[in-house]
Amino acid sequence: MTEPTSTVPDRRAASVAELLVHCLENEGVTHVFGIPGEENIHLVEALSRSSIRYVLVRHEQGASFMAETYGRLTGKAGVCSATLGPGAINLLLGTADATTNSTPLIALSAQVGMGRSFKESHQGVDLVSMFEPVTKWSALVATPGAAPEMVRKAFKLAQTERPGAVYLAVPEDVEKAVPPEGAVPLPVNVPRPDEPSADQVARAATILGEARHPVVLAGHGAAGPALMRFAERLGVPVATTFHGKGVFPDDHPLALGAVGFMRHDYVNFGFDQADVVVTVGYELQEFDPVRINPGGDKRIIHIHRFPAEVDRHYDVAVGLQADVSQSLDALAHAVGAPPGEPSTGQHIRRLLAEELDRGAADDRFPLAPARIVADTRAAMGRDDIVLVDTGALKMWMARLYPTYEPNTCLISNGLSTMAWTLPGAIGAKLARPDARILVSTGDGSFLMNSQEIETALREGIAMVVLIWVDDAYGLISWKMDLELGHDVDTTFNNPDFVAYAESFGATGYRIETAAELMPTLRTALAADTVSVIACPVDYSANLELIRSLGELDESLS
Ligand SMILES: Cc1ncc(C[n+]2csc(CCOP(=O)(O)OP(=O)(O)O)c2C)c(N)n1
Ligand SMILES: [Mg+2]
Repeated sequence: MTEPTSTVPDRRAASVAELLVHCLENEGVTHVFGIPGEENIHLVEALSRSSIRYVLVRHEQGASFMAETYGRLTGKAGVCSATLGPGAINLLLGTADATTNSTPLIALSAQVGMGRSFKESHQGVDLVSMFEPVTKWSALVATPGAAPEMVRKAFKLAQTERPGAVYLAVPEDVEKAVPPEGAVPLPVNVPRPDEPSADQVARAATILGEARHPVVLAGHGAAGPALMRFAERLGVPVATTFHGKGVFPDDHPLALGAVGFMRHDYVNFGFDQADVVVTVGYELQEFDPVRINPGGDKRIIHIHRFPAEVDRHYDVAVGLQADVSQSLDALAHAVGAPPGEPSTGQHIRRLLAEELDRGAADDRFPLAPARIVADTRAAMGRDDIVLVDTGALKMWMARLYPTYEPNTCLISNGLSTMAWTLPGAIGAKLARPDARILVSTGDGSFLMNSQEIETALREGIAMVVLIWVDDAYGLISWKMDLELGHDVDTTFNNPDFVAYAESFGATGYRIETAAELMPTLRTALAADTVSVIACPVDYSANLELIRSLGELDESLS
């Protein structure tokens, strides 16, 4: 079922470029992130005359991450734009990241004109084929009249279940062409949420009602308030995935924390005992279900808007494929009384809190990872947003950073790409201007996309970039030390981060004792600029953690 929500502008466009911009306005687009090229100058010029802000960036990869993060926080597709060939290829990484994180994104690029598309031609590569495997739809706007239908379809596909990326290529001669009469944006329809089937709810209620030790595993597709009602009504403890951090507040008596790192991190204790696992908005690409169901013997109730992937360790007893909030409310109502033995996450929460407290009191320099996590938490408000990049630091933040609100601790756990957070912070601030934004990144990831500091400063976007400095690709050293007994080819030299930040006109800070971190974070978070904090970290704690927790699972990242 759908209902129309927008009015359609009836301005006659002078070119397909202008028509495309009308179509984007019609979809509610507020920003387009990109770099122009010779083949899309008409689009960029038309954007400058529209209600949409064109955010000029310093690398198309940055544009793709900005669009992705904007889409993740708003639920509406973020838009990135590039020229043909090399520019478009640079959009690929964030496009793939969006699809693997089930995030809506539209990637637009130019393409060689139709007049030379059939032969070897300067900068011509088959972009549609290149984007095909990492999008829900990848297509060429081959004729001027196709623009309204293709843009509408792109947004519809990107934003409806399961959300993901869409790619459209616009040939340079099509972009310049005059659209046919009557080519105007199409009405936007928003899907209404579906109710779960009564039969599915009844079968799930029987299984849950018979459970002795039920546990909820909540991914990023979980619905906050309904999840809280469900857990409280039935007294079922809730763990989240890394990507789902915050969908259930970590200070709730039923919270178990985030699962996804170790076979036997504290949170796994909750799953070891469970006989029924209710997964809510969980996607298997985040981590292998063998980690929570090694024997394949637990009964699984899958609640999401789309069916589950098939996996030997994810044998779904009942799937509720409907609006997640409605499914949770219906199931809680049908079960009625709390099933099984009363349970809380108290024990696991205490272990996590003790580790964080030990970290907060650890004065070593370079800093203990848990100290950096503890100080970050203390400096940030409940609604402020931290974007956590991929690396050893992600393991520490995902495990230990208490998160209280959805989308306040952002992690890419689909593709687990490096270097998405600094550009992503620009998308985050535009989506949530009221929130303070912190980028938590390794020194390796930082230098991969640090050029976007210039974009942030030019656009007046305040953010704090906290660099965990270990002069290495630390996660890979960690993995090598564990599996090979030593590490090779993972260390590098760093620039002077303070001088580097200041050369952009940003503010730079160098942490030289553990006690400096917290006041520096507070000062930087209060400042209306880009602040870069270089914080040395002592990753010897990585191996200590493994020793104290037990067996390492197959993959760390
Ligand atoms: C684009 C990309 N390249 C390589 C990897 C593999 N990888 C994952 S983490 C990592 C090291 C990250 O180093 P750094 O940013 O310094 O963080 P640290 O692990 O030191 O905390 C690498 C190379 C990846 N996930 N993404
Ligand atoms: Mg590093």
